[in-house]
Amino acid sequence: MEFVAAPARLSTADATFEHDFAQRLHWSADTDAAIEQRVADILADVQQRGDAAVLEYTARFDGLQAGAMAGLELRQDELKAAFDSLPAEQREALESAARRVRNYHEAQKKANGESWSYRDEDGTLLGQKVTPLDRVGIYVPGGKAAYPSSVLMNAIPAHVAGVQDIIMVVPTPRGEKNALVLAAAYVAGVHRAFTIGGAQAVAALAYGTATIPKVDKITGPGNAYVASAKKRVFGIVGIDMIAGPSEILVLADGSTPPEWVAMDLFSQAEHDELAQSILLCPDAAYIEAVQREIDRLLPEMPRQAIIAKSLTDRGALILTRDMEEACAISNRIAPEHLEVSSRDPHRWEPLLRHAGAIFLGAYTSESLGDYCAGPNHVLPTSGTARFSSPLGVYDFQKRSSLIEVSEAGAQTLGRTAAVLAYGEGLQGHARAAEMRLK
Ligand code: HSO
Ligand code: ZN
Repeated sequence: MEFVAAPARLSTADATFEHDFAQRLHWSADTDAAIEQRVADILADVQQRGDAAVLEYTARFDGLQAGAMAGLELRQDELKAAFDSLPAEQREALESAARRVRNYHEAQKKANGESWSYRDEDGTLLGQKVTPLDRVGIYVPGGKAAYPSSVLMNAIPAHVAGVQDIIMVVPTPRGEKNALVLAAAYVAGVHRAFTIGGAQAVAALAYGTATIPKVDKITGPGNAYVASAKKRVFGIVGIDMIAGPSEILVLADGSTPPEWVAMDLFSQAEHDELAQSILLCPDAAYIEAVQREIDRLLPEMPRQAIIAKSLTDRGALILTRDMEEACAISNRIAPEHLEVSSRDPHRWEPLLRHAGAIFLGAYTSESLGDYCAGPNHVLPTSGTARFSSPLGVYDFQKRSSLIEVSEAGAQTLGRTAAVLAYGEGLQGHARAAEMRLK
């Protein structure tokens, strides 16, 4: 079977550009009513029947039988055994990636994850106290999207935040365990793990069962059932985000070898037929060169069918008038991953405002960020980088305001509060403030 990867060719100089551009970006995340109904039923059932319901769904959907939930728990010695079973090269890679991800998130915690306070002129203390969540659930997809790297990216920031109880769930069809996923859980310091998945696992974490403790927040990607379940339990527990397909946008000035850029476009396209890879470049000859590399390299790729479909259906090579215009278009797209493949990336970086992660310079392939550079690879997709941020230590923390009013402060604040309280018709409030006036 011959596959062809034919990304759309767009040029900002064309009269039809706005129309073609809008069509390329359009992506329907429509929810499927049938899925919604099934998820609602599963959630209600798990809420009522707990472990028994989870066991039944796991047997039915994953072909995994167990007499009791305890039979679906992966014990710590099993996680460690999985780690020990790996070739040295994989053990070292996991540990080295984990170390870098941990260092990065430690720095993040220092920079914006600490408590703070100050005293005003009356000696009143005001501040904010930062505390970790008590218990979080991490959803790890099974099957073709079982990524050990995602275990690290979810569990390590939770650990760095100080979460004491990190519970991982991973669907494990027919009981076939993924040693790398288990080993990653061991390296990342996951506290408990269960071989369950789907809406039933989300429900178990959100409501708690006799065996599975109720968590405070659920993070991690999953299929349509998992996404729907996360949306439904939001409010009972926190959730991180609802991730869409991966995206990469390469902003190129034509100075990077075109084969590097072609492979970077492949690197996200190979995740999913719905993934989106886009090149923005002011040099028409360079765009041709990238397309030639795409054609040359595609047959070598084991996932060429997925890459070809993703690039043809959702990919684009866009000719811009100049780099400034390329930056402006990139901001409109607000991509998950943005590579600035330029000899002068710092010239363009100040113009780039919306992106989940920005990769500067020709040597910074997005794939390094996926595994081991240090920053998190759980990033806002589908344009949500306009208003949201990478998964981080802050997602596993919460903040409490701290107020300690001094005697002097009670006098000045008391008068202001009483006036406003009477204005709202709330006498109890006013008098509580006034009682403390001298
Ligand atoms: N690029 C993916 C993360 C990933 N890549 C995992 C490889 N493994 C979403 O940002
Ligand atoms: Zn990736």
